[in-house]
Amino acid sequence: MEVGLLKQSNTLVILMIFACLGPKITNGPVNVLGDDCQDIKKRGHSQGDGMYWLDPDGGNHSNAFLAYCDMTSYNGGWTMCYTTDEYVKPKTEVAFNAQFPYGSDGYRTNCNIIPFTEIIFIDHQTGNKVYFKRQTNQSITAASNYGNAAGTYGLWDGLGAADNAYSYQLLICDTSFYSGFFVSGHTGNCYKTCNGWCSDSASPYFRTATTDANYKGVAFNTNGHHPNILRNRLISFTEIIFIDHQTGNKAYFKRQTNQSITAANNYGIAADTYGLWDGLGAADNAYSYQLMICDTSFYSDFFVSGYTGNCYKQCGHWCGDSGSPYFRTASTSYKGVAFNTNGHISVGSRLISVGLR
Ligand SMILES: [Ca+2]
Repeated sequence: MEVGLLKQSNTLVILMIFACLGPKITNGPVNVLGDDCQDIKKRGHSQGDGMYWLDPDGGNHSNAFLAYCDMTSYNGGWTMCYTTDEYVKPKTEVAFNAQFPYGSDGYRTNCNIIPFTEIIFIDHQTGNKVYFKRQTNQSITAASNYGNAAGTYGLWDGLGAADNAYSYQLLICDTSFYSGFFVSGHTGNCYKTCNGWCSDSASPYFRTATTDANYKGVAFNTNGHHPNILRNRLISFTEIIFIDHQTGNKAYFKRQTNQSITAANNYGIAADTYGLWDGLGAADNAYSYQLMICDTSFYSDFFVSGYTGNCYKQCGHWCGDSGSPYFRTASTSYKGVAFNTNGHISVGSRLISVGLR
């Protein structure tokens, strides 16, 4: 599996399960182990959390596709539909792209014809998980239910981190206002529609962003009907790790103040904003370090280097530092990848991963 997600985000992943045992799966051009993750688990083919080939319509495997299966949460069998920190369009964003592994903003797969009676939301920032089970236990698919009023499915029980003071309702939306799976409390005997939220400003919401400027961000177990109070949920971190895949060397850096930051709010900020970082692992402890998070035409990425000459760097200004160890990917004028070597000059390419915690 992927290690070292760069702009790791957070959020909401969704997914469903089901129980139908389809025809026996035979191996085709790819190693298809089942119709969906629940089916794979029921067949005893689970190899733990990870990517699997699914073929929900059975038969010929030429239309099989990759999806992440959570085989451990609440007994596993969850086909994880998407990870996002804001918008998502599950009806049309259906292709897995290896550039966006599960748990990073942009992970997608095709959940449209997977039958389910349960749906899980995972907050990657906190690790909190919550799931909902349809009280009638009758399965539905997303493809057949976009835009239906929540009353169509009746009530759902909230489990895991869900507040059990409520019964819940589900919407599956693909409108210009709201798109995605949406669970919230059932209040005032009012079932919601994709554009009508019953003025519910009390119950816990689980939703991604809407297009309305007042309802941005991602709600996880918090009321999401309030305007302008939600922000995108993103991974906070106080430490950053660089791994050199050629040598296996690893270096990590810990912020001296131990106060966490997120990447999203800190692109382009000068390194003095965060102060000094301690270098550990393979990092040369003769230095204190500094961090930049850049998204400029000159330089884009996480960047750690020594703190020299009382000079904090900026994304386009490297303090003339041609002495300390750099940990960086290429800039537009300084090629290559620096891992524990001075990178104020062009260097060779190296395969590295970067992670946060
Ligand atoms: Ca097929």
